[in-house]
Amino acid sequence: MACKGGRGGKGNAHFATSTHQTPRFAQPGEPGEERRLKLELKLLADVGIIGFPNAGKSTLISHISAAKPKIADYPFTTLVPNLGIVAFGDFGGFVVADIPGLIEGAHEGKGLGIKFLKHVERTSIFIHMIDISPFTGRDPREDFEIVNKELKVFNPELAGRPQVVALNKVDVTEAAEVLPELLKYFEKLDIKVFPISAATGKGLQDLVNHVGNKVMDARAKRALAQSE
Ligand SMILES: Nc1nc2c(ncn2[C@@H]2O[C@H](COP(=O)(O)OP(=O)(O)OP(=O)(O)O)[C@@H](O)[C@H]2O)c(=O)[nH]1
Ligand SMILES: [Mg+2]
Repeated sequence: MACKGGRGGKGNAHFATSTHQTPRFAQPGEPGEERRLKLELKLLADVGIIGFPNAGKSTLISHISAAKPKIADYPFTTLVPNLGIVAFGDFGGFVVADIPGLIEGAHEGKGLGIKFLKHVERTSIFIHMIDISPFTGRDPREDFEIVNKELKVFNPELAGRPQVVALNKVDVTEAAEVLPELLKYFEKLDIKVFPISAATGKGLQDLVNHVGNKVMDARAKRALAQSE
């Protein structure tokens, strides 16, 4: 209980009986306690989807869960985090959070800034989503580094969190062409990569299986640590 109510204050409904159904009187009440509280909402998700605006994060969550976020061809479509539950294994599955896109300078408040990152502080793994179509006009490798740099400045521990990379929009012809060199790049960094098309569903099952298994491992480890 945050605040105790005042004594008394029963309303007229309280005094109704079968023979006196609409009593006109009510009991005055004493004032209750008052307090000013600031509440901070943190969503609890197992998996965070991070990446540049327009990378396809909301499209992904809409395909792997029942979440119905707004999807559109412009940056910063997602203004607040969306949660979705992904069916996986025998125990109900895991929770994924789609958060608003990050851009260079997010830690200085650019774009929507980093204010949503606190929601992913407790996730056990990130899906780092990268748009590899030529329409971005950017280098996918640079996008990857920029987002990681922003994470690091916000909270170095977040930057060390396990990540898998989802190279999105492989359905676009030019994207498929640059795929081999990108796969090599991430292999060198020893980062697990999934070429996907969030729009057509290609590659999503492999991604979900991998991430789901990681979440289950992390849960088992936490349970073990708690029981010790
Ligand atoms: N061709 C292609 N387009 C895609 C794919 N995934 C997403 N898109 C398109 O990319 C645009 C952005 O998708 P969103 O899912 O809204 O992207 P987001 O990462 O949630 O963007 P923000 O909320 O702005 O950060 C939309 O027009 C999608 O239809 C894909 O696999 N292939
Ligand atoms: Mg979005």
